[in-house]
Amino acid sequence: MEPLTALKVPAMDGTLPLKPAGQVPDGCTGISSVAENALPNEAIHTVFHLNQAGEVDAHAFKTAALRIPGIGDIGIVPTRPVPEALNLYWQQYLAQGKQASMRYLERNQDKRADPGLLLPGSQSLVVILCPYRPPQGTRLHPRIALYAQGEDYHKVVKDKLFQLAKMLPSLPFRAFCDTAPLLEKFWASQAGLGWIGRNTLLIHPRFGSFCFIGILLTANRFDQYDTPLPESGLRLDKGSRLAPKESSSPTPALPDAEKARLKNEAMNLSRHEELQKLSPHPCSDCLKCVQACPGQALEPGQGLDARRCFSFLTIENQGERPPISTPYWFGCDICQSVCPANHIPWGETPSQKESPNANPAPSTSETRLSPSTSNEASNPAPSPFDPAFLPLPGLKELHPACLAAMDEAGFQKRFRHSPLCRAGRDGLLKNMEAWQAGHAQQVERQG
Ligand code: B12
Ligand code: SF4
Ligand code: SF4
Repeated sequence: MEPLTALKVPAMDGTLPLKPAGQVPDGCTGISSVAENALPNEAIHTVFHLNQAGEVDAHAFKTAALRIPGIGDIGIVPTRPVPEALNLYWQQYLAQGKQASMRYLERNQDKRADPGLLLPGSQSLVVILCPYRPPQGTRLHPRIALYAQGEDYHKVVKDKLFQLAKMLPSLPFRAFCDTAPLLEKFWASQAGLGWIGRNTLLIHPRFGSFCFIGILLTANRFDQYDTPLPESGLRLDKGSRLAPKESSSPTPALPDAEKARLKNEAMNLSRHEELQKLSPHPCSDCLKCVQACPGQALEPGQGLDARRCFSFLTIENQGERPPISTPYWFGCDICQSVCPANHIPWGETPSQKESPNANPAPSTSETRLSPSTSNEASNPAPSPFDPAFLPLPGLKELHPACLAAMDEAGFQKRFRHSPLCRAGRDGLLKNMEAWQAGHAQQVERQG
């Protein structure tokens, strides 16, 4: 879903003017910045003190960030190249053609391997997770993947990143969600926000995988950085919750001999021990997503083959569709809905030990939906769910007869703020035809 073609998203890059220094408390030699001009009715009065080394107080910043409604968790890592093992994996992925027709995945390999190239002078990657699974009881469109039921997440998530940028001293930054050559799931795992599961998605210990990832690349340095979550514990197949056993350490640099060995190993894609060390998956011996995938697109240890993935075929594919054998007209949620990580309600076991930074889960659907303010006293726990991700009213009109009667302009009018614009009216109609063909085939086989 990398390039944004149909939707206009405001540029979120640049620098913001630094406010005159506020009160500098004892022990701080640096500047304070007071962020203003946040979203309407959102007054963020946060003062960040730089220490003597010119670093932002990471704990204070993350605490303030979690007061922004819709941010479920946050982690920060220093800007650095991705480990060689991952680069090699990536090269192999492309060589095997698993990117299907997503040509944008072939471009900008240098930037993907080194996010520092996306922003000269960049020091840190601030990674946020925005949960998008609506509260239980919400009426959903049964044929549209969850991520596409609400407003366009690119804009919603980038708005939050922009708010974060305003809270930092004025240095260059760039805000990304989905549209840049950046391995977002990998960086989220390095920032301690979860693990990459066999469905290839980032799984947060509390919010599961129904979360968007946003990344703020900034020239600010922080006094503390996060590390990956410990390997042990989640055991999703056994239905138990995370129980970290040991603390983790940052990714080690690899010597040349080790790189050569890894290159050989990467040629044999059935082995992923090195990647496992970087970002262990929580799946243990569970294979639910692999077995449930209708396109056999998931191969254990070998990632996802987009050529066989119905998410690709219904969202990105510009050509003809094969018959669709999923419940969905747009996107696909099967490998997420079967995952035990997504069967844990947010309200359950919100132990702070599990993920030290995460926002506490809301206890009722009312609190999830009520608009939050950043006033700590009146609302100590802002909702990690942004109501922007609730199903759009226009979805009611999304069925074949209605869509056929709509012209492209009418479609754009209703869905211009929705991820559905990526396929457009014609693309969706093609999907619906392919879905009918797929279901006719199934009926035939069963009969
Ligand atoms: C291209 C793309 C797609 C493609 C390909 C998906 C894929 N898995 O590669 C298609 C169109 C199929 C797709 C589908 C979906 N996408 Co998409 N997509 C992207 C995009 C733009 C790039 C991903 C990419 O680089 N893929 C290429 C392959 C090589 O890399 P990878 O799978 O990311 O990672 C591999 C390596 O990094 C390596 N690796 C790294 N660490 C480790 C650790 C271990 C142990 C191992 C073995 C391997 C390993 O193996 C990984 C697994 O294959 C990202 C945004 C971004 N810029 O990152 C969003 C993104 C991944 N998509 C997202 C979403 C929501 C979806 C869908 C759920 C939408 C839907 N409902 O239909 C589906 C999910 C399908 C699935 N199971 O992945 C979210 C996922 C959020 C999350 N919680 O993880 C992202 C991050 C966008 C965002 N900003 O929120 N997507
Ligand atoms: S086809 Fe569906 S279940 Fe299979 S990998 Fe793609 S999104 Fe997941
Ligand atoms: S369904 Fe099982 S194997 Fe797949 S990601 Fe979830 S825990 Fe891992």
